[in-house]
Amino acid sequence: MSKVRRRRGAPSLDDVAGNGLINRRALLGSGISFAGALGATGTMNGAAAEPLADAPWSLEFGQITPALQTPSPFEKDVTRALSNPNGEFRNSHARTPHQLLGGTVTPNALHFSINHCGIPNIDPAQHKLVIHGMVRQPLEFTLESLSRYPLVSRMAFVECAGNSAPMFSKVPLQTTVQMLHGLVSNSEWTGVPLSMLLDEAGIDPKGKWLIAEGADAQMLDRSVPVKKAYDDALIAIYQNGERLMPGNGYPMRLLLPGYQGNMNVKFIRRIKVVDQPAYSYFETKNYSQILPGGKTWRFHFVMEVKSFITHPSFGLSLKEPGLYAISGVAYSGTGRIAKVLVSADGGKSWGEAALQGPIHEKAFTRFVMPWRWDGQPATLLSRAIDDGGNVQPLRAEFVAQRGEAEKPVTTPLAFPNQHYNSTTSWAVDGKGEVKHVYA
Ligand SMILES: Nc1nc2c(c(=O)[nH]1)N[C@H]1C(S)=C(S)[C@@H](COP(=O)(O)O)O[C@H]1N2
Ligand SMILES: [Mo]
Repeated sequence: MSKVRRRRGAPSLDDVAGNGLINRRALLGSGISFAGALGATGTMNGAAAEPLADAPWSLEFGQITPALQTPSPFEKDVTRALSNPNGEFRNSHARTPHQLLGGTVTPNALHFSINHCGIPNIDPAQHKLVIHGMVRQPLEFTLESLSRYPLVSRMAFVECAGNSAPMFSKVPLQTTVQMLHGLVSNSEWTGVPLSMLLDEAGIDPKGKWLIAEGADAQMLDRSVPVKKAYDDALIAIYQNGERLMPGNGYPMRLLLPGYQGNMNVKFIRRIKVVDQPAYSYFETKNYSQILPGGKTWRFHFVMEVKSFITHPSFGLSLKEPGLYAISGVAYSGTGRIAKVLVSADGGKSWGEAALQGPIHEKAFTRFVMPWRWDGQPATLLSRAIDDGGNVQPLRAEFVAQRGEAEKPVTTPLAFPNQHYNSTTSWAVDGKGEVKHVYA
């Protein structure tokens, strides 16, 4: 059936689950060949390989090194997808192209961004963050004064509660990972622990909530439990080593690892310590998940365990039968990823994927699963489990508990509901084309 060759001394390619999923141990060895596995054209390992010819770029002096580098012009299609490309007077989103990226770090220019009131042009020399309310000593900080604190760095994803919302559609939308799941990104954030600043201000023990407010024209505000501030909140001032991007909160933002994207208030200008939540617009009307029967939870802060396959996925077709590395990202707002299961037969059987380390809590973990595609139809999906034992729900389980959109969803830009964390399935047909299906 399969023409895939295994070289002598190579690790064994024993199947762990149906439709060609191979034991992840095969990835540890060096003796297996993926793209060259068929000994097909264009590989270097056949006797027919051409002697290496000099390409035009090898024959002339190259471009002089610029001060600020940008990606190769050949990568011009690796861009964010916009929700408001004509610049209408309303909110604007940009989605991360996960199907075109590798590893776990989202490059800053491709980090997703949601701005309900546009991106303010903030002069960092003028911007201030005030901490006040139920404190002993109100305090004021500038970017410069925050920079004098001992800064800490951590990996963290930020995910909009509306990420994956098109998956509430009763019929699967035929669109990319970017359009389905592009409202989550992952970065190394550097900043000052919020607990340090709160301790300096001296919180009244009766102050159980913070109201965090941004400096954009809507002055977006969210209530945050003081406990979360002491767990792991940061006032972030760097993103992957450079100052925050304007669309990600320049010059400073609240980072609440694992909590709803919206609570990660950008352009933060005020933290008021209070004894009860504010019930602001974004924590009551917007970003509330409507449950079957029409009720909603009062608050739903944590982004639950989730994963999706990025390679292959919609728009990335398979050229020929052979060995492939199925890969994707997994994350959980409660902790570390413990395990990712992958199926190639629509969920009938599952194999455990290899996880690329280091595995950080509340951050992306990339998983890889070796797969022998025999040219027959296959349905690929992944399912993540975190170290708290939380399991990503299968679609039928999820829909039973959280419901589906009643009205037809005609565009991936719609937000019929919030907090979708079920599985995503890709059906590969006999030609290697990938479709979005519900398995
Ligand atoms: N001040 C302010 N903070 C904000 C927003 C905003 O519009 N203004 N958008 C929120 C939303 S809805 C999300 S999902 C996250 C997105 O963070 P990012 O734009 O850095 O990806 O920021 C949140 N913080
Ligand atoms: Mo959001």
